[in-house]
Amino acid sequence: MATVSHNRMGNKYIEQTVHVKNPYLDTMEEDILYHFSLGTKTHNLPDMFGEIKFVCVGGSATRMKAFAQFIHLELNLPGNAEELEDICKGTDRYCMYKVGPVLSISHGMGVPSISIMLHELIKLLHHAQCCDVVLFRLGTSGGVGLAPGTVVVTEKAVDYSFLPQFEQVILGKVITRSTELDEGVAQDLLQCSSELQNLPTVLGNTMCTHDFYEGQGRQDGAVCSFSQEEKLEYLQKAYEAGVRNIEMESTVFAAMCRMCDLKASVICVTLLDRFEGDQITTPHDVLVEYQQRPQVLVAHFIKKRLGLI
Ligand code: R2B
Ligand code: URA
Repeated sequence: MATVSHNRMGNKYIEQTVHVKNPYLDTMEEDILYHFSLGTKTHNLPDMFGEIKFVCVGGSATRMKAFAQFIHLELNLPGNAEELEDICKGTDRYCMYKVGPVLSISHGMGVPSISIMLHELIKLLHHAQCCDVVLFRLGTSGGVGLAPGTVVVTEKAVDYSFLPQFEQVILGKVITRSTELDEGVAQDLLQCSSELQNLPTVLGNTMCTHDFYEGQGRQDGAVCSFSQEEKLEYLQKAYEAGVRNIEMESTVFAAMCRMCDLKASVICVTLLDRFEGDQITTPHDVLVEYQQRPQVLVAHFIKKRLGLI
């Protein structure tokens, strides 16, 4: 939803507030964000979160804590980065850290896990009256025809048939939603990557699957019902459709942000090239460095937007 506001110079500008698409929400006396262990009656959400402008989400709780500590140092904020408190400490479903205007949250693995987190996150941003918020998913992925360690900024989040859509079953019916992401943010991220060393970055389509093994055409799961030729044929088709990486959350992330007028971007590093194999054999220290790459890129973007560089 757009609201006309005035900046410090008295000039008019359009403020983009967070638009929940649920007519029932405002009729509720209290909203309990169960999986965050937060609520509208128990917490002052505008006080706690009103200043948030950037929300970074990622699968692992450890990685999102490390990101919070990293962005704390990058933004040169007062206090000890080592002492950041998990806002969701009342639950072990997700972790959440607030660092100035940045919120860092974990979402677990797969569409169902991130989707629950996103419902509660978007409601939280709405209740907190946040505006002009940009969301980023920082993740890992399997590359399709790319050198391991390449960062993919998602152009289109696509499903198993390479279409930019997310299918949700609601009341027994399949509802299809568009997964368009913000082009401007993606282009700005690419520009940021060109200003950084050692950050090979491409724009490409990201395929979202509901499984890491058979769903991503892996032959190393407990079950496999297809041949090596069939697998390579599927990966080749994906490549020809512009797919450059495969992960497990991008379509629902894109669809929900779009429905709620939130600018969003997906930035995932590739851990391997799926044309070369299925198992992730890269040494641990190399994987740790790869996983920092989306964080370094997004930190640079945030610092630029805040006018710090
Ligand atoms: C990337 O990595 C996880 C699977 O290993 C999954 O959450 C994803 O999207
Ligand atoms: N995450 C995925 O979903 N797939 C991969 O191949 C690697 C990380």
